Amino acid sequence: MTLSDHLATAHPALAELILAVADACVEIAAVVRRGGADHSAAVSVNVQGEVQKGLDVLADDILVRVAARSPALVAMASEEQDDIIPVRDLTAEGGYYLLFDPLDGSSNIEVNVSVGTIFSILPALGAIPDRPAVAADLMQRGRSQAAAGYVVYGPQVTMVLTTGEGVAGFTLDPETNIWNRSAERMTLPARTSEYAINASNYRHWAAPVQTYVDEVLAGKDGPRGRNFNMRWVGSMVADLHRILTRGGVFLYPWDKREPDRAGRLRLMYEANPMALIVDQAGGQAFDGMTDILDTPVTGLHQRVSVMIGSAEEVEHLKALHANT
Ligand code: P6P
Repeated sequence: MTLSDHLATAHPALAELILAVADACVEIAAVVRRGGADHSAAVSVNVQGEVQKGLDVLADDILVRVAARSPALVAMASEEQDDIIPVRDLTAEGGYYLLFDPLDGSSNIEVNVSVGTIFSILPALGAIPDRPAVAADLMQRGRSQAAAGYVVYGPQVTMVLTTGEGVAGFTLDPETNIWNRSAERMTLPARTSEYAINASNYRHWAAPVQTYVDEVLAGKDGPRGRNFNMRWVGSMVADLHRILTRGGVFLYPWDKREPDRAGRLRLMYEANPMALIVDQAGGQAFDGMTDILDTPVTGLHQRVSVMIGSAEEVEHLKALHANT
């Protein structure tokens, strides 16, 4: 079954937008495959104050150009652009907002580690006919998402997608550029013994996260009663794809180096789409205070603390945070 067939039962305008994003990701995959020093050279600095690699900008350009073909698209927001990108006024049939990180994990480009595209689709509920969209229209909580997905540019190019009725996986056929469904329904094991965190930040974490890591490091002689394994790719999409495939928990928590910053990862186009996918697969996503799907939105590029994956581990992290 192809992606297009899989979307036959979705709202036609939503399906058309998702297929446009999928087309953009085919183009991005081709650019990533070419890689090369010329693309990984720094070319500018984005709204986050981060150095943008050539491929970041190229991927952003591709997504903006191709997604805009979708008649239901009212506006877009990108990690790489300060403001929203109004596309067209709301139509009678309704419309959508598309938010994305065009190339997450781009620091891995020059070392040939998998990178990815993450996207979130929100209903254009706030839009008013004949009034161009404004950023506030897109600042909806994660639970409002109509769809969410990511693409991993790795040994295979894989898309994982939810439209609110479970999570499906697709693999791009490099010969035909067709997305073939490789997993009809992906479910996340509730129990896992594998965690993913950048352990070098230990001294900067809040106590509940330090306690969680102390416990898993103690293994079977400690309070968890079993040994754990650790993985850390340094590319959220690659780590989350492994977790969706075999279970696990991913943490990029708040740390005290920048106490006024909730976390490193962005809510609207990284944490929210991943949280919807994981929730739909039976897992959970927590920001240290609430489920990420309910995290209040205060800004288009706001950051959030992220603890996401197998339900038992996230529940345990919630309990550790509740005891502080
Ligand atoms: P660190 C990539 O830059 C990213 O935003 C995520 O994809 C990834 O999980 C994280 O940062 C890696 O962070 O601190 O290990 O370099």
